Amino acid sequence: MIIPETHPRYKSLMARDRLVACIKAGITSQQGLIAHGRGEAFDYLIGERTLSSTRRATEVAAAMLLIADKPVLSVNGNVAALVAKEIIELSKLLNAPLEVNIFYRTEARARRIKELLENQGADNVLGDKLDAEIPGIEHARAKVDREGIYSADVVLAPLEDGDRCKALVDMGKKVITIDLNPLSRTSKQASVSIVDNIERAMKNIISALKAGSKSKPDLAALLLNYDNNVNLKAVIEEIRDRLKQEELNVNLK
Ligand code: PTJ
Repeated sequence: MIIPETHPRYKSLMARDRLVACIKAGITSQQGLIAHGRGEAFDYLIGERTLSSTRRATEVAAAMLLIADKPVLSVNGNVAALVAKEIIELSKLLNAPLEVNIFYRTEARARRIKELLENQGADNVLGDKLDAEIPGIEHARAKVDREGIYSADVVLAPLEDGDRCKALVDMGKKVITIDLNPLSRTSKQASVSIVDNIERAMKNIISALKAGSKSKPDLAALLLNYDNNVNLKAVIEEIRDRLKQEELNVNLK
């Protein structure tokens, strides 16, 4: 079915189509659709826009990536379907490797994600040499590249699971997540949680990096003054205020 650009939910329907196409191509897991549906529900509550508290988290994330010694960007099946182009651009801007790291791991799917990234221009994709293990996780995501996620100081891990996020933080790493659910274990465990749709979040991180006018000490100060729990509270307050407004609108009819 061809979706007209004038359809009020055009963007959202196109994202669904990309995920379905990537499931058919063996890139995204079937469970990825369910995860996306949960994300969509939160995006609806947020109002499908970037909250002001999220803008702050995004700026902090960009600063953290900029001053990292060894940043690594983790890619799963949903990330590959929705923002391959943007995550490749980010990896080039930062001169940081991408690492394919998936929860519902099959070797075939990991290989196809790597191929998709390389076909779109990525030149440093890790993830087939699983020669190190993150302590404290029992599922497939524990296995990583020693030169990649294992030895990174900052990991961007969008649409992550809570266990691995905590395990990475326990290893002393800074973890930046992108997750529309501010209540998820991942959002609560991360060093910086970007509560936003991954498509908007990636564009905003890239813009913040390109704008990058701040000096290193200013970037470091931005990080020092940031508390992820305080920011998550602000996100929840913004959502609550929006729902209150919606409630008033319903009452007026
Ligand atoms: O490719 P794999 O095997 O690594 O699997 C990837 C998924 C996403 C299926 C896997 O990591 C998974 O099951 O994730 P969870 O535990 O369901 O968590 C995904 C989180 O991402 C949820 O909290 C969703 O609300 C959120 N989310 C889903 N879609 C988006 C999103 N956040 C931002 N943007 C989205 N488009």
